[in-house]
Amino acid sequence: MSLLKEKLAQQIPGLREDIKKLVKEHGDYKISDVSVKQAYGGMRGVKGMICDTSVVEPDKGLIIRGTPILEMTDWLPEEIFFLLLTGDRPSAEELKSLQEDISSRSEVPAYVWDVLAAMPKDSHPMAMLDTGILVMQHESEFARRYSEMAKTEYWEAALEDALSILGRIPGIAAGVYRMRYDKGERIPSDASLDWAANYVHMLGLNETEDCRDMMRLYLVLHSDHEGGNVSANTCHTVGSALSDPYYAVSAGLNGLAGPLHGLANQECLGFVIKVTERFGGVPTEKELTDMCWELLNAGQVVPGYGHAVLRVVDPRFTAFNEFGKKHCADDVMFKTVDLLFQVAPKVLKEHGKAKNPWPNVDAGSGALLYHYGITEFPYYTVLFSVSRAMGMLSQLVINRALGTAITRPKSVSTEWIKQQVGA
Ligand code: HAX
Repeated sequence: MSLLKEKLAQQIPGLREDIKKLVKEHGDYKISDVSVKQAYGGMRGVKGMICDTSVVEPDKGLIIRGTPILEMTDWLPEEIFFLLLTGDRPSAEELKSLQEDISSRSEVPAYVWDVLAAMPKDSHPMAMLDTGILVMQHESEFARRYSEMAKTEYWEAALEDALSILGRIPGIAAGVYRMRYDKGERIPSDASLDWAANYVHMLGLNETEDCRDMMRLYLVLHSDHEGGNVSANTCHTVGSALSDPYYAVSAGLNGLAGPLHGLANQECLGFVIKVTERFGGVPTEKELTDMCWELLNAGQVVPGYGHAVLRVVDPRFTAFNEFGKKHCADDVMFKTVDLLFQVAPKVLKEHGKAKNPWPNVDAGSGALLYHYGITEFPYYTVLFSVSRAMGMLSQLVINRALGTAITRPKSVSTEWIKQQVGA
């Protein structure tokens, strides 16, 4: 048994007892009310589900298992995955065991490439990634063992699938990149490298320590963002029907592919490139301000700005910004992103609609990716997905361990609302 599995096997019975007691003794305690505005407004702020891997505080940002994200910017992504699942940073021995387990699963089956090769040439890289994951569903341990295993064993099969998906996802993502953008042959996985460095290697980027550090940071920062965001919530809901992790994660990633969610990083760099092309380099503050107003006046959003929960500068943006200042302060894209950070909040405040005028994670990541050679920005959400798979998968494993019920909120009709309020 791997050390991660051993640790979870020790923790899970206690967690189950704890929750059983909590629900038995305090099951009727109210944690939320729902207003008409919230029912029509994407359930914003309604507390109606549990996520123990991380929380997002409006005034602090992402906190994973009690540790603010800015305190973990020098961790490896594998350490974050272990932390998400168990609540602890792995020891050196636990980390090595997890890395060996994940890398032993890195071989991507040949049929995945056949299916991806058959897709239209202009398929979005996210459609390719999600297809690549879904097509492996027939290998699911969870699905294979479902009819014979006890409910208390669900988490073990889910963990098995989670590790296999994590083992393969960088290889699939890198293969999508090389295939979609005619980069030549796929590059085989190198088991001597950590998860992020191996991804850099398979993408075919310049394998400098700087570039690896950027990828490690990227994969750490995007790993999880509590349970209610579109991708996590979708994955949770699909998984709650006991659809296996291949179904659930690919469903979640389909949500991440939306421009209001993970695709915002593509949109954001697209905007930055448009700006630099129009002005032949870094614009002046006035020029950029005018371009932001152009977007807003056309009824569009400033991508990378605003957030459903956060009300401060996203600490993940801060981490990227600090990395950029250290490693590529003179880069035109980075300088423009940095200038947008000076300009966009002022414009959004004046515009007066967005509840949060500050940058989110998607505003900061693109310039660094571009600097390190990933200039094909429609690919950016795929990088996000490789990282976010860690959060979705750890939430899934925990939910199967705790026997979380199938999701089934009650919907009501507009007629019913009208009757209630006397309209
Ligand atoms: N530019 C222009 N208008 C914005 C805005 C922005 N960046 N952010 C919010 N608004 C507008 C909303 O569109 C909304 O307008 P309407 O009343 O006309 O519908 C109004 O301000 C109130 O919205 P809000 O309550 O502040 O924000 P929401 O919780 O409804 O939405 C979003 C949060 C992130 C979707 C929103 O801020 C947005 O569209 N931002 C730009 C896209 C983006 O950066 N998305 C990535 C978010 C992070 C993420 O999930 N990454 O995966």
